Amino acid sequence: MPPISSTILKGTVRHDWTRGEVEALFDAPFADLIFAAQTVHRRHFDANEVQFSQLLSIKTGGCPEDCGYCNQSAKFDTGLKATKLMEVDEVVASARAAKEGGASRFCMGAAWREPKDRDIPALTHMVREVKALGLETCMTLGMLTDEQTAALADAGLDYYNHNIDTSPEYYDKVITTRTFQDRLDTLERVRNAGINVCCGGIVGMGEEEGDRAGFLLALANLPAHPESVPINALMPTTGTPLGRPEAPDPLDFVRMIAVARLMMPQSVVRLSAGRENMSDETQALCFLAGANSIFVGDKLLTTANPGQEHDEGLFARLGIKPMAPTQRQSQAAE
Ligand code: SAM
Ligand code: DTB
Ligand code: SF4
Repeated sequence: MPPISSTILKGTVRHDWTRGEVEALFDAPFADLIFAAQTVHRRHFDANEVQFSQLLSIKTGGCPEDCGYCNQSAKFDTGLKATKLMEVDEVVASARAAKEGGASRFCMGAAWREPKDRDIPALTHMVREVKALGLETCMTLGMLTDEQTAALADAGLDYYNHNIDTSPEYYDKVITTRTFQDRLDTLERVRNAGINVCCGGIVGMGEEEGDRAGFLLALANLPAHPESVPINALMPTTGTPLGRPEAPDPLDFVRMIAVARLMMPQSVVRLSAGRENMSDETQALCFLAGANSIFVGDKLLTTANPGQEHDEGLFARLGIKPMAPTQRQSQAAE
């Protein structure tokens, strides 16, 4: 009797996952788990296609939140220089370069607890100008009010990134300046405004396997699966409380990708931060486990990412092709 049930192998979208089921997936033999993840992946996606997004930090550092993993918090001395919100023209120039480098989505991130209302006109201007280049747009700005969400939706923002980061149980070991429920509230606003949801978390913050299960359980049992699920490996920075944790076993990271793929079969799962510290072989296993999106370019928000040359070499070796936005839209979750 195979440990992964035929029901799971069907790749049906469900929102009633139990902790026991998820723990059984984490405990499954590696080959069974990867086979199941690849089977489900192929039901919904072309297994040789990966979506390429590029990040830009439009407002860096000086953030009032205390997220223990983040070098942009003003509460920790990380040596990062804080900047004010970038000018629209500079953002558009960076988006143009990202498109030339092969990105299909441009993700603009700000080190804020929440945007100020006075920043919304500049932000909506950025969305309109970046879309006009033929790129999908994504923003990650912290918590939003109903009015701010409506303004971003009206400007045509395609995705909003807002991570739950970890399990509800581990959350306050990592962040104390906002609650897990605050995150869920913003996610609900974004979903109700018709913006695609990008929501995931971080592996390698000293959490137990049970927290990884609790994190995926919280995500997959949301009323709708996020269209995009970023799984980040912690980029450790000296000066943050999580500056030097023990790096997770690469195979445990692959496991995390595979379980995310099985639990959210129609979502695009992003092998997100952390590729800089991963071997090509670990990344290849992540793609085999169902990851089908990455950040491209030599920088994430503030930390390093493998550059275009390295990635092009890897994708040539693996036969990976860029995913076309239209095809992805037609396969969007639910
Ligand atoms: N300030 C906004 C917020 O926190 O929602 C938006 C920007 S914040 C940098 C976006 C996400 O990046 C965080 O939720 C976290 O999951 C991820 N992140 C931040 N620092 C990271 C790090 N050092 N390693 C991995 N992921 C990180
Ligand atoms: C996400 O889940 N990962 C991205 C994006 N959403 C905004 C951010 C990763 C940041 C890694 C640390 C840095 O470069 O500053
Ligand atoms: Fe601020 Fe976002 Fe960093 Fe938290 S993750 S400290 S909210 S920039």
